Amino acid sequence: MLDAFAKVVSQADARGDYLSDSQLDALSAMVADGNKRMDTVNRITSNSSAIVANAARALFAEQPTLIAPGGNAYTSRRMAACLRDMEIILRYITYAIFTGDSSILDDRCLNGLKETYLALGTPGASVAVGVQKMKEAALAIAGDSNGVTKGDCSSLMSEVGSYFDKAAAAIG
Ligand code: PEB
Repeated sequence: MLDAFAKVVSQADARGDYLSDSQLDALSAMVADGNKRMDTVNRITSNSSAIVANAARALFAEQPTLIAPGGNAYTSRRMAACLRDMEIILRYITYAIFTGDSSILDDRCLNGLKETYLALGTPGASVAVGVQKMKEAALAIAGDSNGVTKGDCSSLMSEVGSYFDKAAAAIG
């Protein structure tokens, strides 16, 4: 498990080299924008239940066979497993946003997840749609400029989006 700092150190060490100017500049920009990152994690974390529930509701509205008898989210046990899975994925994405690095998301959540869904008979493509819906909700909440100091959050928001895309691509 790496964070943005440990990652450049490990890359530099692999080359047997000091940190480069561009690496230092990128990390220093990350530190300067640290409050935006913390606010983003805080907003997504404190709205996680709504993000998960609304995404699941939208997914089931689009793919009603999932909750019809015989569907993959039919019975409250499977519905609970489904909501739990979405919550787990969102939680790992908040870790990736916090650390500025996707390795914790990759190693502890996405690695082998597609194969797990295949073995379970759970449609990974549908989970991926759920993840995309969580992305839309999370970006709307994190990127809401009301009540915060206005600033440029575009690069942070695209980074946030990229973690959701990565999760969706890994299971879709
Ligand atoms: C991954 N999900 C399920 C299982 C596992 C995971 C390991 C099997 C064990 C269990 O049921 O608890 N666990 C989960 C995860 C990590 C982990 C992400 C990462 C660290 O440890 N069903 C649907 C939807 C979708 C869904 C498309 C969006 O119709 C999910 C939610 N996951 C789903 C369902 C099950 C499951 C298990 C329904 C239960 C499958 C079953 O028992 O038939």
